[in-house]
Amino acid sequence: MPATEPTKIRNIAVAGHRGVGKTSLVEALLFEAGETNRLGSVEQGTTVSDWDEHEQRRGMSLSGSLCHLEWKDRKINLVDTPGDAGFQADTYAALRVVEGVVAVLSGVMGVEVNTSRVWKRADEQELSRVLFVNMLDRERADFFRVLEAARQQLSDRCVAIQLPIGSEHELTGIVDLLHMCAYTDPSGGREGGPQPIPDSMADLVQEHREKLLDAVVETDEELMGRYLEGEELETEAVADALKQAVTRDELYPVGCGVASKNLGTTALLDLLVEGVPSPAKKGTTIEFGDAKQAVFIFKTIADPFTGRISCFRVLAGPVSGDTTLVDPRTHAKERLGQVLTMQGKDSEAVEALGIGDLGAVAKLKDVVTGDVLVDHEVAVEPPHIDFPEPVMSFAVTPKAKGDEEKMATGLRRLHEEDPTLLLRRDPQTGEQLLSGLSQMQVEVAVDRLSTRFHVEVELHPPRVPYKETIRKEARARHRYKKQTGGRGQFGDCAIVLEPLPAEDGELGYEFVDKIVGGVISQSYRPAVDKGIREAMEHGELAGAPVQGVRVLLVDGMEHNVDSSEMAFKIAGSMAFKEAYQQADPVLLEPIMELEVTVPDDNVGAVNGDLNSRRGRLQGMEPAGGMTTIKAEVPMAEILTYSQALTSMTGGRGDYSMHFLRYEEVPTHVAQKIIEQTKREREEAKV
Ligand SMILES: Nc1nc2c(ncn2[C@@H]2O[C@H](COP(=O)(O)OP(=O)(O)OP(=O)(O)O)[C@@H](O)[C@H]2O)c(=O)[nH]1
Ligand SMILES: [Mg+2]
Repeated sequence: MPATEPTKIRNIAVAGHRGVGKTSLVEALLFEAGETNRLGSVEQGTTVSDWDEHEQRRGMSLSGSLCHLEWKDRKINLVDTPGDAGFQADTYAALRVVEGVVAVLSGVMGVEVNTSRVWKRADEQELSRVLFVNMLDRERADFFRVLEAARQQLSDRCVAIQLPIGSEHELTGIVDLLHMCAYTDPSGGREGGPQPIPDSMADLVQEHREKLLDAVVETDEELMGRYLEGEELETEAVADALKQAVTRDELYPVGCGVASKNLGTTALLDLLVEGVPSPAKKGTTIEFGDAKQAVFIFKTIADPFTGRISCFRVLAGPVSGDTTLVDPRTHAKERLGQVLTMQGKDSEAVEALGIGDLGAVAKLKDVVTGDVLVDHEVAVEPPHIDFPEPVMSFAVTPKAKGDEEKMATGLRRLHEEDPTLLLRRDPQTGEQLLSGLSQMQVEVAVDRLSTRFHVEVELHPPRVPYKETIRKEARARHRYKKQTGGRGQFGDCAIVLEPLPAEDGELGYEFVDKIVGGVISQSYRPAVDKGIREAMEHGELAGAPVQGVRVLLVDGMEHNVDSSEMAFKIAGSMAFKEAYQQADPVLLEPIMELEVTVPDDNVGAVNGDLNSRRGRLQGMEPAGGMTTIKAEVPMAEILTYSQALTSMTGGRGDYSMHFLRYEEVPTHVAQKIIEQTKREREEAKV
């Protein structure tokens, strides 16, 4: 099979809020197009795209899934993306390799937090968009209300291209306003062909067909002329103008249906072919220089059995099997044995993939998500996917001693799959910290460590990386002297500590040599500095690193036989400890900037809770039933926020946070931490 022409490809990410039916919709599209013989369901864990056992167990998508189908002589590549906030890495990566997005909305819930987030990303990347209002068979579903919400909250250029026939449990089909026909609910079977529109809907259909035509002709002068003359416009001409408008982001057609019953898929597939641009029309912004062959890796599946699978978009090609490309990041040669098309977990080798197509390759050596591979080394700037920052961390330890290496290897693999999942050692507390976008993401990683890498680990709330600093000047002199028998030890130094103001929010350390007249030789002075640095690693208050200090070495004395670097190091360290006590030392804690989005009804409870966590409210922005609260909260108070937010909002709340700055811990809180550290130190001594 030769490579598909770029004009005949459609690359579509199916995106939207958690649980709106994206996976079910992809399943239905594959079924309607004849790629599968039965309509799988999320409940039964039989869908093509949620193939992973953890996805099936939890009934939700945890990673992006690449599928493809043929419709009207076009190859449609679909990337089913996860809706949960914790698994957005794949969603954002998918948005880098498609021209079009189907934004799926729940017919009951309308525009939800993650829908808006994905929409914003798509805006930034100028992706063409189609909306699909799903779940119209559910109680309280209302297509027109959701259409209005989309016009208010996403764009006033959203326009209905389909209408439901009936509503809730009396929904019997949909109307296609472009082709002026209807489809009846196939109840999970294949959709029959187009039907006449029921007479009872004539007025409503007329109204919305006019709205659609008005919106389309407004984007096309010639068509507008003909329309105003009262000419009947052919479907093809309207479709053509529609596609131009969708390509230029001037219109967002809104379709509808019931994914779990396969209602609305024919009209949606037609719309993807007729209304969404091909890679030939819209193309990519990813650079590949003058390479004749180039691919961009947008996803990595780290399967312990089949090895690594890298999903890519062809930037320049065609690209076939038995090709060697080079990764300019590592300068390594990478051999593509076979090029594959993916259908969920199943792959099929194909001869070649052409420009714009999406596919995969197994067993590349050192390639990571985000790399561009080219046929000859060209200087390319790899595209920036701009993954979200991790918002939470857990300390992670293996249950069995000796499994540390296994745990680290497993987590490295999982990080390859999901770059927002990070393992790092906190240099201050010495703990291994596993950070991610949500508690669920971290918990899924723990499950995967067990099932895939056979290592059991435990999560604990991490230690807070406190720091210490001083508030006033102090001086001390210390003489370290041992001169009994043999060669002695002698070091003597006088130092002054001064508070050092933060620079760009960073507290630092400065050592200033003020020695006059050579009372300490040049060669011993760095030893004093070294001793002080060591003492600063564990402050006297709570064992936290000391920062924000300038040390002046002002005086000292040396002995021409007994002095040594070691002696001066100890003298420096002791002098520091003495001066530190008098320099009014204080404890500092990290303050996080928090953004919480919750349903309006929960704002009071969430604010009250933030208040009890020593949070300071910075602002509130209501938008479409949800309010975004901004606050500054000490990290120590928000280590386990995820559970609290879930229980306050019934799972509808969402948050993100990042480090802002260090601030002094209020005295009463600091006292507790200092006592706690003291107790721990004493226990450790026993
Ligand atoms: N009644 C009804 N249920 C639906 C419809 N579409 C999907 N569902 C059900 O809604 C639930 C969520 O569907 P999914 O397809 O997993 O939704 P998703 O958007 O892929 O979810 P995430 O990947 O977790 O974000 C499943 O139980 C589906 O069977 C629909 O049109 N009507
Ligand atoms: Mg899904």
